[in-house]
Amino acid sequence: MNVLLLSMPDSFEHMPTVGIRMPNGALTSLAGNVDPHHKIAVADLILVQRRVRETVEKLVRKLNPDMVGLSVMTFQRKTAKKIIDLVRSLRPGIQVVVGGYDPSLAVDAYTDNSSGVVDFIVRGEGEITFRELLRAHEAGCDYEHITGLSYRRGDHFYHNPDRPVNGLEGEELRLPHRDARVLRGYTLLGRRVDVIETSRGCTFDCSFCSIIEMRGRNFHTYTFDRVLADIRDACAHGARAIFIVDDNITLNVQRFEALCRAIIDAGLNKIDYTVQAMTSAIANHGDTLAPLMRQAGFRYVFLGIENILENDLEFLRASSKNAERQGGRRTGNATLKAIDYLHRNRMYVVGGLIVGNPDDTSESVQMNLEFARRYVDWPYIQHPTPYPRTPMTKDFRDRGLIISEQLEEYDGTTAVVRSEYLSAEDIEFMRWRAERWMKTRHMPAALFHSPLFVLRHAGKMFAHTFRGSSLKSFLGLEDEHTVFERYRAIRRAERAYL
Ligand code: B12
Ligand code: SF4
Repeated sequence: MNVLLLSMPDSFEHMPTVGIRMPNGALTSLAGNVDPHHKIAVADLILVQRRVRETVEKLVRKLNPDMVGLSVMTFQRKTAKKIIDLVRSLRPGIQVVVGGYDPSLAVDAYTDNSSGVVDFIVRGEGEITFRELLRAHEAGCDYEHITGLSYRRGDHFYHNPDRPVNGLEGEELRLPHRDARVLRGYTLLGRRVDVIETSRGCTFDCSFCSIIEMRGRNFHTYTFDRVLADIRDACAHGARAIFIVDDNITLNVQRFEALCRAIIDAGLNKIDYTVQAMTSAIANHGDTLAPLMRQAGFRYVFLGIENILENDLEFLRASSKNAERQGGRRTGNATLKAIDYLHRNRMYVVGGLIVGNPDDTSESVQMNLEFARRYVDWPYIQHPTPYPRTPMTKDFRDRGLIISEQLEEYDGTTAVVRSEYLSAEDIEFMRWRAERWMKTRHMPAALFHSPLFVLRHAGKMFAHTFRGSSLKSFLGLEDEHTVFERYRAIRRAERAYL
């Protein structure tokens, strides 16, 4: 069969496409795990944000797919439906399958016929389900036995039982098939970037995170041989920067340290690695872990700080993953110690913070912003966003604090919930105003590391960070709220990808 797999073009404020365009790891993993006679093409539409319609039309005409698969996050749902309509208008008989977080957690949104009719929904982990779906389709459409699959018969949708999560240790999941990619232009500040996985899952249960509903509380790991083979394959495809997309690699610190050693021993430490980490793991094991990470090539560490105030951490259910411990006892918050370890080992902190929680006041938001200004190298500040089936969504709904049901706004940098004391707009304004200037401070470090790219694109990067601003606003002749409104209008317009 000919299959076209698409990731959505929608991006959010912290992913300016001039500096960051990352591949979607799910699609190449699916492509690597179907039977070899299928012809699979993977297109990350983030690479063609301004040419989505033309690109999809071109690909459908050229590849004649029998099936199209879309990977969808919640804020991309509207775009996904438009793309499905487009594909169906081009090839009416085509089969449409959706997967990823949104179809898995909001199944009902894909089973009605209102727009974009879907034939199959792959819920949860996709590789084996998708492989079996293609087999069943070729063999005459008996889908009943495929766990993790929902399928349409006429106007009715059937939902098979869930598929248990994959243990990963065996040989069942093959490496991603990177040659299936048909678009070019992946970059992390000028370096070709790729994504790899070393593990899946997490045993914490932060209230804002979709992972627990998606796959339960568990942690499974790939063997180091497989991880190193994956890194080598990414390098062979040109990668000079790698984002490790594990949900929580720092759950097993001993394993992470051993992995760093394996990367060093294999000579794969000339690559710039980025990883997500818990503050507690770095703070409690930083003496050994941080130097090893540095030696292995880690450059950016996305720290899930979430919030610096204990009240907010409790609401986010993120206190224990941010706890410093001594002799098994909790002794305080781990954030500053973690940041210190990373800085002393010459790594940069991407500071993940969430502001605009139900009890937030102007002061509590400002305290977090001030913290980011002082301590983090690149702010990644978001607003709590009520994604399907997270515990946080229920809390916000019960308290009547959700002010927007426009899912395309659920991108994390648009405030769609208010607090008891602040409007959503005020919360977003505070974050927006503070964050722009924080981002400029990383420019010298980026210039030193990637001089050619930064010199060539500094203007565009600056323009992206300050979009909405004008000469008048820089001269202080224009009210900041006017600039903010212009920025919001730009974002609104941007969301119409086709
Ligand atoms: C890595 C990651 C990123 C990277 C993206 C790198 C990349 N391009 O892939 C970065 C940091 C840039 C990022 C950004 C964002 N992310 Co993110 N991210 C993740 C993370 C940690 C891992 C995703 C991953 O690659 N997993 C590995 C792959 C193999 O697994 P997978 O994606 O689940 O795919 C499997 C199945 O879902 C399924 N599947 C997926 N697609 C398809 C398609 C088909 C056709 C089929 C059959 C199956 C299928 O099969 C796959 C293989 O088993 C998750 C989860 C988490 N714990 O936080 C969040 C997560 C996906 N991100 C999320 C969000 C919201 C965002 C942001 C909007 C804001 C944010 N919170 O940071 C931005 C938007 C990005 C953008 N486009 O602008 C949410 C999505 C929630 C939702 N309900 O939509 C998650 C779940 C985190 C959360 N908040 O809970 N993210
Ligand atoms: S520690 Fe990270 S991956 Fe685990 S539940 Fe919390 S936010 Fe999700």
